[in-house]
Amino acid sequence: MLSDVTTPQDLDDRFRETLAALPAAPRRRDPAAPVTDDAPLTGARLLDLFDAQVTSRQLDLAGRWLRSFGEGFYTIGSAGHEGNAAVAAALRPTDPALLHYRSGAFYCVRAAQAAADTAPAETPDAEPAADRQQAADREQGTDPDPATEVEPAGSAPPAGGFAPYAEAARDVLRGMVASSQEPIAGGRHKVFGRADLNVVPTTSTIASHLPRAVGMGLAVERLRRLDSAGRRTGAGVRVGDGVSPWPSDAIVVCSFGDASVNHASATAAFNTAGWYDHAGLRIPVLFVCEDNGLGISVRSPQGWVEAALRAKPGIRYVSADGADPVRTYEVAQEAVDWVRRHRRPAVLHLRTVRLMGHAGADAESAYRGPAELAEDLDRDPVVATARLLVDAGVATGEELLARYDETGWQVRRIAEEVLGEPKLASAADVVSALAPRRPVRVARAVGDAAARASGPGAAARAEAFGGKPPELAGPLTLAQSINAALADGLLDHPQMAIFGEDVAAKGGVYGVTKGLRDTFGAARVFDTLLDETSVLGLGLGAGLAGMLPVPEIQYLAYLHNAEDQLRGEAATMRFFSQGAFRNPMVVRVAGLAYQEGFGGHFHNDNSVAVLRDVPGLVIAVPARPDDAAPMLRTCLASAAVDGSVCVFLEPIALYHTRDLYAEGDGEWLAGYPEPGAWVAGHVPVGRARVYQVGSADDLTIITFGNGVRMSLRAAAVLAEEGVGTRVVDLRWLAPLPVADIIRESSSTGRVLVVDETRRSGGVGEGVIAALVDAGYVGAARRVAGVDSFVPLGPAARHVLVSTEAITDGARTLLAR
Ligand SMILES: Cc1ncc(C[n+]2csc(CCOP(=O)(O)OP(=O)(O)O)c2C)c(N)n1
Repeated sequence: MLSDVTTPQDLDDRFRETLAALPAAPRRRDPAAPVTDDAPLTGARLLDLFDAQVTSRQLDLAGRWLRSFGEGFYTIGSAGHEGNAAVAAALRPTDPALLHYRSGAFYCVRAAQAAADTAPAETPDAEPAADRQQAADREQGTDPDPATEVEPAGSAPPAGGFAPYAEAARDVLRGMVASSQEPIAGGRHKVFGRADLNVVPTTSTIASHLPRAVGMGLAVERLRRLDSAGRRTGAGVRVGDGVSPWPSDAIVVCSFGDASVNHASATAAFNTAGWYDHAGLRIPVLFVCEDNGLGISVRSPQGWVEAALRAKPGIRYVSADGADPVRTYEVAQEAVDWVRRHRRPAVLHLRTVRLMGHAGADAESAYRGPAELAEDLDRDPVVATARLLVDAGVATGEELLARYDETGWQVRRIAEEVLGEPKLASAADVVSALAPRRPVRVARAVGDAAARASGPGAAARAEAFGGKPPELAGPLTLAQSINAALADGLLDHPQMAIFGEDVAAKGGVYGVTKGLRDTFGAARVFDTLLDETSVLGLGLGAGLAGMLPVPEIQYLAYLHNAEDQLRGEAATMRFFSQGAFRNPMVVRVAGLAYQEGFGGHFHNDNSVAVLRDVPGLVIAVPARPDDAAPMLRTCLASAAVDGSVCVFLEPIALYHTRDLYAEGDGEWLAGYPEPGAWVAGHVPVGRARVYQVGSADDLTIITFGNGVRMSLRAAAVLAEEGVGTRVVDLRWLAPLPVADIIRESSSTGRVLVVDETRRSGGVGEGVIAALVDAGYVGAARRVAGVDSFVPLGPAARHVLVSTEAITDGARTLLAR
């Protein structure tokens, strides 16, 4: 009997005792009839759900078993949450789902639904006799009492059992043993996910998938309304070109725990869904809060979750008890239908319990008493389903126990099979799924875009630019060049959308997106609410749905509060899905320092370490207008071709800069290349640009962003002193142009790294490390920003790199 924790043994014993003691119903019920007189589920359907719940339960027990001899690596289970089987049953297998980590039963039902949908259609003759009879009775208004019009007493309940869930069980077990054959993460994570089931893997960061879910909801609706040329069609008319992976009436479902409701990412998602709903936009998302009353050891205060969820503006609230599968199904079905019909968000508050602790190692006794644990056991949802089936006369307790045992055997058999499967065997195996790059295809995509822009798309292009394409507009600034490249991107990528705070009506704080909304319409260039987590979440969802999102983060300093959406969500999706799901995205971020007149840290943030550390992320920093356009084209192509997640970090201080050496010289302006020149001017990811000043033999300056302009000015001063310099503009901070760094450094033997980010954690550390790794033996020095936030006004100069500091640093280096 119970002591102070619920062990797998306790749970199993209790289940057996309870089922064995259930008194058989006086009569058998026809399994094809509603399980109770007004139930929306037949006995057979409920039995199916029971089998899914039992499979999930046996998977939890198997997880503990595998762990006990060191072959299992994951013990967070679904026990107590198996009511979510009924939620899955209310959805379609084509509705994309982002699932809580306690979704074993949901996953089993989803897998079986999908398999049934793809199975050959049954012939009318295959219709069970009982179904045919019942349909005939209904038609004639002679519906008999289902409990009396029955099969002979003692006949077995319908078959089914484990077989429909075997494949799902194998998936889950493969996850537990970190098998490289696991279908979504291939051994990189234990997660519920499979592309053909439309189950999108979620991370272990609670609630971080919710902003993405909202983005997916928005995208599903947008794609219904965009024709293949990217223009809006008549209201609701679907002309789509098959870009969206889901049907046009799909809804998005996302589930999470009760403690997660409080997380900033969750509140952001609820708020964004409500905000759009309030504004009249459609967000077909069903949130499912599985409330077991605990977040590891911390209790949700009594009534808090309901109060919090009911109070979300714009989100319809419904609730059900997960221990009542019939009612759960009924409520879930109503909610699903409502979301599907109205394309509006709703939340299903599903009451659950948590059995066997948070995870295998959790000693619940530290924070829960035996009475409370016993209460949870009394509300075991699988027992509750069994009781309903037995009370209704669909099966006896012994029959259900036999199914439970058979499933248990089958699950362990599969567990034994999969534990011998290969694991990921090398670092190369592990990273193969991270961010594969195919530069030749990217280059070809740029060429194709150029061919379209000068060929079939030429007329539309001329019209979009008002008859004056940017190549005829004379020299452009960095901001103007980005603006023109964005317009070309919108012309070439029908599914591209630009969004963020102030990007549409105002055209961006610095005018970079000016005019784009007017030209391309509010469906493709739109303002969002003021929440960076949601801006990125919309991008994540839109990318997954087949769009090419280009979100803008107004200032680098404000990326940091939303950074998890980039690191935890965007950058991991390919990794944890082996490329089955992708987040093509180009996040434009205005940043870096030297903005005089609008000073202080928050508009002059020079911290990029947090980005450089994200595996697989592409970071572009264009310094000059003639680099910005090709680099943006490359990022868009790379996102489209390889699903790359790109950060396009734009130096604010250079947006409107015109001159380089002297006022009025116009040397920081550049013409915009016509499409015919795009191929020749293509800039691959990870290729630097080199400026040779004087002989270029004495010194190599490696830099980027504002450092390029300052270094070129310093090089001009040094040239007057007879020093020849090569200035290397990295252009890409990730991946670093290592080959270019080494080649250009070796050719002079003296390297000055000019790093406008900080001395600690700054880009310069990476450059120096690349040189050391390559065996560079020459001299090297760094000029970098001080480890400080950037202060207001002229004081900023004390902490930032200056042209003078570069010149001084170069002289010191040359004097060695
Ligand atoms: C952002 C984040 N913080 C902390 C954790 C560690 N953690 C994992 S599960 C969990 C509790 C979640 O509780 P709840 O949302 O109620 O889900 P439950 O486990 O009860 O089903 C915590 C704190 C995490 N995964 N993510």
